[in-house]
Amino acid sequence: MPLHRSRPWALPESAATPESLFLNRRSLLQVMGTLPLLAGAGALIAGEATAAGYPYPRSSVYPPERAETPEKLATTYNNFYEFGTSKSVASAAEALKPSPWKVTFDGMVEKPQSFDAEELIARMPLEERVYRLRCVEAWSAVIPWTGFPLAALVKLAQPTAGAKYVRFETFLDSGMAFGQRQFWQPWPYVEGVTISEAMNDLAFIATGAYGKPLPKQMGAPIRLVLPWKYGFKSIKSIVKVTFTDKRPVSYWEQLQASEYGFWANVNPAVAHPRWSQASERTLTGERIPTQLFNGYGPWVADLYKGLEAEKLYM
Ligand SMILES: Nc1nc2c(c(=O)[nH]1)N[C@H]1C(S)=C(S)[C@@H](COP(=O)(O)O)O[C@H]1N2
Ligand SMILES: [Mo]
Repeated sequence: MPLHRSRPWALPESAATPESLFLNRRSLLQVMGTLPLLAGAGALIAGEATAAGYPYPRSSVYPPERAETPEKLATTYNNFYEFGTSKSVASAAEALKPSPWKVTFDGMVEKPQSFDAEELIARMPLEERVYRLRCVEAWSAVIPWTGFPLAALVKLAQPTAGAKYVRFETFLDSGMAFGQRQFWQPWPYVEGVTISEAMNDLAFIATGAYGKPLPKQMGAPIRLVLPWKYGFKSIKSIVKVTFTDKRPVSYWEQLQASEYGFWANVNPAVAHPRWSQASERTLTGERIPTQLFNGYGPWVADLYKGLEAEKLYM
């Protein structure tokens, strides 16, 4: 996540040691693999969703334009502050229990509802979409997500006419997620979008990646993916979706409003107060130019007509 080197919980990217941590999980899975009859039971013990139905058909509506990031890189270089401030959170995120998992829709809706995540996912039209992901820290990846349009979730939630924003909240459980014991941070992680952003077809709820249910470190069992915005908007492990007429204040905006705003659309021409956004480093190590709206302008630029007075790019 955004680096605050002046803060005690901020670590430089170079502190990451993904390989060693990832191998622990790999070797565990290999052991399970040698016990074919128990492999399914092992997944249940680990609290993971079943892979039934995967992989889902891949959509070609949004061309990725770049090669997919190798799965091993995208699953070992993550931001998930609930499990620590380094990029190698995969091992710590094993503590997440994505099943059973309740997701609540409330606020300005016809009637508040709660769903078990697996039942919610089963009602949705699942597909695979390959999206570019641009973190505000200037690293990037290309990830094949499985999931459904956020618009389908909004329709199910039935917001009332006065709702203007959708506010998302991650779980709050400092016993499960040691990062949440950092009491000076504004837990739980919160994010938000306007209703019109939420209804844009590009806005996606991911339930899987790389043709499987989401690994814990990527935000199991359901997370948001907004590929035209900086990565911090794509909130992980959602438990609550609230419809409101007040603009949500995100976790990052609470921490540092001068650096992380509500809109956070990708723009190479608008520097972060502490670094340039002109280019990005892919997880495979190339330096490439950053594109306005992360290259998704044809699908989303219209959302911002008439809002030029707002800080759309921070
Ligand atoms: N709950 C929660 N969601 C989160 C974060 C987080 O720390 N906690 N980090 C965000 C940031 S900064 C980025 S770049 C993306 C990273 O997603 P990935 O690890 O799946 O690549 O998740 C976002 N969602
Ligand atoms: Mo990020």
